[in-house]
Amino acid sequence: ATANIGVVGLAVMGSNLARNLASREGNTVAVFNRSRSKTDELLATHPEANFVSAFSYEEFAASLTTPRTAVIMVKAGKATDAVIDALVNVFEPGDIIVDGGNALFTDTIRREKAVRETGINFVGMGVSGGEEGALLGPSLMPGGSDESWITLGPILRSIAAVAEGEPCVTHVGHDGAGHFVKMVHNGIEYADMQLIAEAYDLIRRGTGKSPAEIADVFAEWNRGELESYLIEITAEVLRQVDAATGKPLVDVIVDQAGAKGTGAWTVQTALSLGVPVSGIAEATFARSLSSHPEQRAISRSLPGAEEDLEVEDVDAFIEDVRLALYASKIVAYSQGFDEIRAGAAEYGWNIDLGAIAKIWRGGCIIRAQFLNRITEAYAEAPDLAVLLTAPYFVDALGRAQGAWRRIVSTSANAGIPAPAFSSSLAYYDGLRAERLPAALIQGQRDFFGAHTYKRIDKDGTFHTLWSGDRTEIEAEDTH
Ligand code: NBP
Repeated sequence: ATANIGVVGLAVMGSNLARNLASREGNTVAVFNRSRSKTDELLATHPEANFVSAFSYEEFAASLTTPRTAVIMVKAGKATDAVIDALVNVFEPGDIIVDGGNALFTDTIRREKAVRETGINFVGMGVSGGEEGALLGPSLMPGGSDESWITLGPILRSIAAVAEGEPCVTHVGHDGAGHFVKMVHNGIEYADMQLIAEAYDLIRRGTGKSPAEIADVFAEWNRGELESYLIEITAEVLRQVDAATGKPLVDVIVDQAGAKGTGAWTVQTALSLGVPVSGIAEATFARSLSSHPEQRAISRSLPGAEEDLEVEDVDAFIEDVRLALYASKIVAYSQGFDEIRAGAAEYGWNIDLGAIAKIWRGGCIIRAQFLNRITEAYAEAPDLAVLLTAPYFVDALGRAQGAWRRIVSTSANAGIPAPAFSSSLAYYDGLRAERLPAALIQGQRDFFGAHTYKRIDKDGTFHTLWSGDRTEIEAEDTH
């Protein structure tokens, strides 16, 4: 046995991660794929890499020094279970199996529990950054036991992206914590992308600028507080011209957004936890709406706004859009971190929220300057209940809120959908509200279902005898 680490699954992610591992001093990487062709191809195209190929699970286990450490990079779901079962058969207690696929965190919790019973360690690890990240340095979100982290930590630190001198990896928490955090990362990514898309749409429809001109706007934004990978690539996409037609590429791409499901998981989980991730939800639903051409076709004749969007001061309008985007982005991240906090409480994970913001600064899709502000916020107040109440964000929202309100009302008046901008603003105003109409909802619930209510002026639980003489009685708390 000569390999200190192994990779199972050599499609694009696995082969790039194996190459990344092999490129680090001291690593010999055992590689195995269910069908032989991918292994042969990887070895043929990268003869320079320090690989040991295996063509069966037995050979793979035999090629690894103990304790064995293997990263699985296969299609999430049944394939992952099949590989885990096969590895458990050939591994020994003390060995470490890492699942780097996009697993649902509840699957990871289940798998960790089952594998732990064999004495083998199981680590669910979120990997972000796509193919390029896997090769050059991803953002890594490992869960699993403290014991596994002792062995894995140095290896993962050596292959992760580096942001401001620090590797983008931390031990997120036990069992499914890593995949949970990766899921929320993807949810935030959905919101970020939708907000950028709404900003583009408003600028295009409000100013008549061409995609290439709007690319310049985004490139400019990328030099300020919005600096991020997604803003940067937005400029690149908008500048791209279609070779076949000579039109901007964005005008020939079908306007139906796809999704692989992690945004939906983030929202479903948030619903179960009772966390209002409304910006992420709107972004996810906006993709769904776009992907129903038949519904959109029959809805095209619905009455619209009386007035078109007419912008007098183009520069001022663009600055308003920028501020609306920034404010809504703060909301999306605040909601995402709220979900991580709630998930940690529910599943008993000890997650350092500031450290999560740090490891997202490099390698991953939502990498951004802005994440430093989140780390600072949690450094100052680790138990901060609402991220956007940190002083830096209060100040930023104070600067942005006028523009944010103008943009939301302008888009509504002009009949331009800006679901993520407007729902983020509604969330912000909901949080701020001295009193919410939830009091009325409690009254309605008590009326039709005797669900009871609390009073602002005394302790206890109350019910009004709605179908009787409408006097109030003290009641058992039934909700
Ligand atoms: P795919 O998700 O396309 O999976 C293909 C791999 O799964 C192949 O190696 C295939 O082996 C293997 N596999 C399957 Br399918 N069923 C198997 C089974 N029963 N036993 C053993 N192996 C099996 O690969 P990918 O796009 O490289 O992604 C790998 C993982 O990384 C996924 O979980 C994905 O969600 C995650 N991820 C992807 C990205 C990204 O940007 N693409 C980013 C982050 C995470 P075969 O060659 O024999 O068919």
